[in-house]
This record gives sequence, C-alpha cells and structure tokens, in this order.
Amino acid sequence: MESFELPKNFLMGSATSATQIEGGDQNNSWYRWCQSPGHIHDGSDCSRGADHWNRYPEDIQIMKELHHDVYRMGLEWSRIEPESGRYDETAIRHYRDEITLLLRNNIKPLVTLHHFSNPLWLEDRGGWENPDTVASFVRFTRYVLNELGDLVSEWITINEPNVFLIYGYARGAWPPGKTNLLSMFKALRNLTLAHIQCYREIHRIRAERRFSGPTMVGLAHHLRIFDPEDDKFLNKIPAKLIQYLSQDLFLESMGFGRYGFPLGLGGYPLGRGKYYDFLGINYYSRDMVRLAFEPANMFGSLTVKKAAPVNDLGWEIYPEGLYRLCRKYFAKYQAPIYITENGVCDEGDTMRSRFIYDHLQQIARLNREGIPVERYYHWSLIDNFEWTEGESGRFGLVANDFETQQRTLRKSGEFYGEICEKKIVTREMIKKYFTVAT
Ligand code: IFM
Repeated sequence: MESFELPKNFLMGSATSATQIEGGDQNNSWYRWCQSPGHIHDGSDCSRGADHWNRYPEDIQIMKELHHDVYRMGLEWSRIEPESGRYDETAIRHYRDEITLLLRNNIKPLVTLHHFSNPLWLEDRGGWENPDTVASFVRFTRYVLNELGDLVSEWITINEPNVFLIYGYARGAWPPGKTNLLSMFKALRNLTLAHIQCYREIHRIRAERRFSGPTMVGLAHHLRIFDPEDDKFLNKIPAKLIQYLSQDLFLESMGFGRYGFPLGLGGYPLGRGKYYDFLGINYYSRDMVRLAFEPANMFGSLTVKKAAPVNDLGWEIYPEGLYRLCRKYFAKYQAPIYITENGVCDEGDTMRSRFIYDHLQQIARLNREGIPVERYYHWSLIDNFEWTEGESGRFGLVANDFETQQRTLRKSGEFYGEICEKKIVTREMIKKYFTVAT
C-alpha cells in the first residue's frame, strides 16, 4: 500500500437520510411498508432508526471529532408537511436548529429533499404516478427554500431516482410495491418534471431573496458498472441495455430534460437545458451481466464476478469502478463531481478501512488526471435503517446499538477522521490502521 494525497481544497464528510436515522416518524410510506411481515428481512422498522431526531447534537459532535468539512442530510417531507398543504412549524424549526448547529461547527450542509420516502397522504393519492405529485413536490420545495434557503445553499432534489423507481415500481420490493414497467416510466416522467421545476425554483428563490453563497443544485445518481460476464457479443447487448434503461435514461432526462426512448422520442418537453450544477454520484458496486430471456429484467441476469471481494450483502467491492464512472460521465456532463455516497456494509469492520483507502486512492488519481472530483460523502456516518435489510445492514463509521442508541466509533471511522483532517494517507497511517502493510 502506498501513501497518497488528496487535493488541498477537497471537501470530505458523510451522508445520511432522514428516514434512515431520525426515528419517530410514522407518517411516511416506509413506516407503512415496514408493518407488513416479510417486507423487512430482520423484522425491524424505520420508526426507531438511530434516534438522530433527538440526538443530533451528539452526532454533530462526532462529525466535528471526525473533522467533517461537509455533511449530506435529508429532510422528512411527511414531518414538514404532515397533511397536504399544512406545514408543521415545529418540524421546520427543528431542521433550522440542526443546520444552525452544523454551521456553527463549520460543517457545510448539502440537503436532500426526497430520499425514497413519501408522506402517506401523497402515497394514498397515487404517489409519483399521479401527475399532481409534481406540483405538490414543487410547493414543498418552495416552502423549504423560503424557510431554510438562507442557511443552505446546496441542494439535492431527489436521491437515486433509478433505485427508487426500479425497486418501488418494477421489482415490487419497496413501496408502493408495484411490478409494472409502464408505471415506472410514468413515475420517471413526473420525477423529471419535479426535478427540473425544483432546480429552477431553488435558483429563483435564493436569487430573489438574495441569500448568500453560490447556489448548487443537483441529483444524487446511483451509478453502477454493468460489465458483460464474458466477451461474448450476446452478453454485451443486455449489459448495454441495462445500463441505458436503469442509468443513462435517468441522467439524460433529469439532467438535460431529454426524453429518450421509451419516455419519448428524444424531444425536450420542458426545454433543452442543463439542470444540475454538480454531478452527484452514489457508487457502491459492479454487476456482471449475462443474457437471459427475462423481459422484466431487461433481458439480463445480474451476477457477481467470480472470486471477487464482497461486502456483507454480497455486493462486489470494485474501487476501479468509481474511476471508470467518473471519467465516463464527466466527459459527457462536464460539471464538478461530488461523490454523494460511497460506503460498505461491514458489521465486523474488517473491510471498511481498506474500502475507504482504495476508493479515495481512485479519487486522488482522477484529480491528478484533471477530473474535478471535489467532494466525498461517506455512506454513512452511523449504522441506520438500511431499507429492506432493516437494522442489520451496517454501513456506519460509527456503530450503533439500536437498543440503547449508544454510539461507538469504529476503527475505520478513526482512520476516516484522520484522512478528513489531513487530506493525505501517510505511511504512518497505513501502519497504524492496517495490520499487514505491504
Ligand atoms: O442506504 C442506502 C441509501 O439510502 C441510498 N444509497 C445506497 C445506500 C446503501 O444501500
């Protein structure tokens, strides 16, 4: 292992989402989903979470100790707007207090407006398949910007639109539990319209109200590598198709407003534009693709590369993938790159330090080659509610005992904190954190 340096102005921190860490809210689509037996593998429920709603001062203190420059957090829409058109001032004041405390500790917030969960009133009206949801989300965004826009200049409208729609509308594994590709594409059109309108509104409100700081708005895209299982031409086709339908179609429509097939025939119904100020990438893994006659799976079956290292959930650990994706998408999207998520499910903490080392090394390499990867938000600060894996999927730099809500810094968290502080990995750090340094 070698020492390496990150750019001096590189910003580092961690990422979380409201539904996964806050606890306490039962007015959202995920809480309801958790109530049906079998939906969550360990039977847990998101209304416990890591009790961050009450413990955020303690968690911000931990971020401070880990030398965070930045923190990506989410807002729970159902708390802020518990009924259609009725806003809860206590909830928004709570977020103001939390953000104020971050700023007092010199930690810059990047705030996500939608991260997989919907208020129940919206879900009951048909969720993202209902075209009225676009206006509801834009109205919510306006309210939030007017209340928090003076404190927050950086926004993510929607987290991982592809994962949200594929799991919720095509695979039926997440709320609303549908298995209908037509529903999925209908919802994608609405998500696209919502993103583009919110992108404009966030810029408009912050400019009109003369809020300080450059306004930065984007999406957090879940990007994976899809490699054909071998060199056979027949496996290359589904690999390309899956990449297009589950990834590039989303980037194109939400990023430029272009409705590629099957959303449309390549037109720009809302006008051709550039609806992002940074390219947000959530990166975890790679899939190998083999041709399969399964139209619902886009004619491919996904496997893990033979003998590859995997995390607790069986996802391949493939740091080179981050390098490949950043190079490829920067060439097309030409914007500063923020790694808005990257992390590993590793309860025993046997892989996380190496995972961090390997991925940051790829980022250092990208920067040396002129690709502007400006930020890194590790997923996640603390163990939280990992959707269908429940409380058993452990992604935290900090371990959490969900019974007592006791936080314990993992060794990898200590390593990460030292990199955040110094923006360098030295020989000494390698000796300190890795038992076998080669
Ligand atoms: O926990 C999730 C997060 O909500 C979205 N991106 C992937 C993470 C790990 O699965």
